[in-house]
Amino acid sequence: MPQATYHFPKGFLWGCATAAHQVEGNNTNNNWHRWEQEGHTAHKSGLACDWWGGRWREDFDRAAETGQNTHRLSIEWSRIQPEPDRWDEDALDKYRQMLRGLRERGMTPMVSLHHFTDPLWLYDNCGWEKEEAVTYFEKFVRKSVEALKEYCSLWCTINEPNIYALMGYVTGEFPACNHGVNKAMQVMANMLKGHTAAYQTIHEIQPEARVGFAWQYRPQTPRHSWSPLDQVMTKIRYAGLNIAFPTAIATGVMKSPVGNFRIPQARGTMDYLGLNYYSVDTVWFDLGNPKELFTRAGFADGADMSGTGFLANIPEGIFNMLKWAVRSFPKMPIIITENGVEDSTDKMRPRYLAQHLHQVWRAVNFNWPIKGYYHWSLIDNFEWERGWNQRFGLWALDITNQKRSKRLSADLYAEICKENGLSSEMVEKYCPEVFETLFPG
Ligand code: IFM
Repeated sequence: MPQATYHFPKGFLWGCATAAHQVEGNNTNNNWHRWEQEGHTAHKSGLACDWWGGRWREDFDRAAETGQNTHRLSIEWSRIQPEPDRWDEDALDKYRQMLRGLRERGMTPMVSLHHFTDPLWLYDNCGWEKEEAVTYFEKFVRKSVEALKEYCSLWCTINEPNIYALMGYVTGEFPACNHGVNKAMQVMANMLKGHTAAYQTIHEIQPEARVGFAWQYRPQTPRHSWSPLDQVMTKIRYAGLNIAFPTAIATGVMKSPVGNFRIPQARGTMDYLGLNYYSVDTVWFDLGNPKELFTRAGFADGADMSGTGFLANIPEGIFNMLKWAVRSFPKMPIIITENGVEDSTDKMRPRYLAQHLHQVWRAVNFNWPIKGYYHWSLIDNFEWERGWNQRFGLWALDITNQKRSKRLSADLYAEICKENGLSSEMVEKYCPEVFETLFPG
């Protein structure tokens, strides 16, 4: 059997990503809390992973002990600004403690300033549908960055504006005031303005900061390559979901399937490109789905499906995403801000992890400027409308008693982080079923 190691560049960032509402618990002043109380989610977030109660300490210990040198977390707007004219200094102090906690463990913090949740006072005024949200967000960012700058200089302004807009305003699975593709694009345009304002504000406060956003890029492929309709639908979906927002960073114009938004101030507002990758969509024409502009997305027949059928394991997709990124933004540093799979039994995760990192390594070997990888996620957490049905953690969480148990994938990831590489021995030990694919003899 061949023995080899796929090495990553010196200083590569290895960590996990989490988000406030998904791990903190008792977040009761935001739109997701209300959405849960109204019965739109499979379960309620409840105590989540109890980070607000202090269990972040033990979870950061787990991350540090297993060789991770960074962690991406988000701060909760509704805690820091419970009302438009009130700041909660205690909340900010708790976040300061968390970030200091990461530093003390030798880990670089990356902070997301918006990750899906909005304070109720903003949501009740129809949130990001209105341009006023941009001004409110800018004030929140200013206050938070002033308070946290001692411990953090790597910022992610907004997580997945495309998924926020799609799931809220188009499919209706996330909370939203109104619905429709036009509204979704308006929301994405306002989020782009919010990102731009945040980018400028952060640099004003902290010139050395590195600021970006986290974009979920989903490669799309027509279900029937011979079908002109499937091809057109794929183009429409690709344009709205994947490239409208990032292209505006390059050009100042957000081109969407329902019209163009001129946002010239957005040009160049990115110090790195944050990319979340999970899977590849297969797209087809569906007359019965007018709300998604007659497009429908699923997965290819016979794909290697995850436990709940939420994702297909398609590692080449992450390589194709990186190729798109370097072609669209030559020389721009890239950080993989999320990648992972829901898998309570941990049967797929080891091979998903190894196969995806092998593709990232391939990309690194073209000298593409990939600076880090954040696995989603450190520990099972509240998975939005799907509640606790989907388990993304390297550690399993028993929500009845807050007990954590390590999955085998955590050991594999620890070996990768400590080695700064993926070796044939690791693959043989944790996912021998893909050995021949990753290390052909
Ligand atoms: O849990 C989410 C996260 O909040 C945003 N990106 C995708 C993850 C998995 O669905």
